[in-house]
Amino acid sequence: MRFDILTLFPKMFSSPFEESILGRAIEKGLIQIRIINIRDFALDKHQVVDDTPYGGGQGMVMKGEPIARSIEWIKSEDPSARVIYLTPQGRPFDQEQAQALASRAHLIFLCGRYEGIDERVRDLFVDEEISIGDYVLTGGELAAMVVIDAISRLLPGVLGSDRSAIEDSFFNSLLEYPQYTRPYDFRGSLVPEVLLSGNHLAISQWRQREALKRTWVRRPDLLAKAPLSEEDRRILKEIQGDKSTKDCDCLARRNNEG
Ligand code: 4HQ
Repeated sequence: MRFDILTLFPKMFSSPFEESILGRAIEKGLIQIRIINIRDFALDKHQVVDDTPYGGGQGMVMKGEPIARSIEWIKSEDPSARVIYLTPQGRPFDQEQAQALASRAHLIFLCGRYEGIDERVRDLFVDEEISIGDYVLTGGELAAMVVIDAISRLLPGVLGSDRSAIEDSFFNSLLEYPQYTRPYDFRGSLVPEVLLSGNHLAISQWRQREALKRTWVRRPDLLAKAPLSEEDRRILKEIQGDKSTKDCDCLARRNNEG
């Protein structure tokens, strides 16, 4: 999988892609990331990449020509590359979209700064617009990193080999069950007994119940999309009927008090 990133701030991308899992994925040749400075495609002597907005108003707008030329340069070697612009006006990014993008061979991420890019670049060159959430960043760079990270971990070989099967199917549609590691007694708080029982069936049943409970308490909206079994629905009814459910989730309690 090839990722090209068009940015005015190439240095922002150095360490996030050098560390840990993504760094190893690059070393193994599973992903290739190219950082391209849009400024290198400016035509004038001073390599100007922004200008004031027509109609007035605050801030600066990224000029069309340097962006257009950088995209055309990439497309001249691969016309099939897909151009993604990061913006709060885009489609809200989710796991389903990460999976869809993971099946493509070559993505170009266009990172805007200032008040954004000239609208005509969007019309002529952008295939898809993605938002990573309803808040305003200083630029599209961090958003591009988020999207690339979410896509990369889905590619074969990037995580452990047995992870991919777990990734698809319904495991994605619920929140994760709680995790514990040693010591057994952490400041007086103990690990649930079932996890020490060695009873694999009981453990997986407990985890599924905790995932359902946590999803119901924190993100009930996710349950509408989740492919639940008959057994899941039975457990969910039990959880929903239990008055103590909302108290058992420590963080949900803290969030609601705030
Ligand atoms: N920006 N999701 C403004 C974002 C953003 C987001 C990127 C800030 C584009 C011009 N991008 N620039 N949220 O806030 O993707």
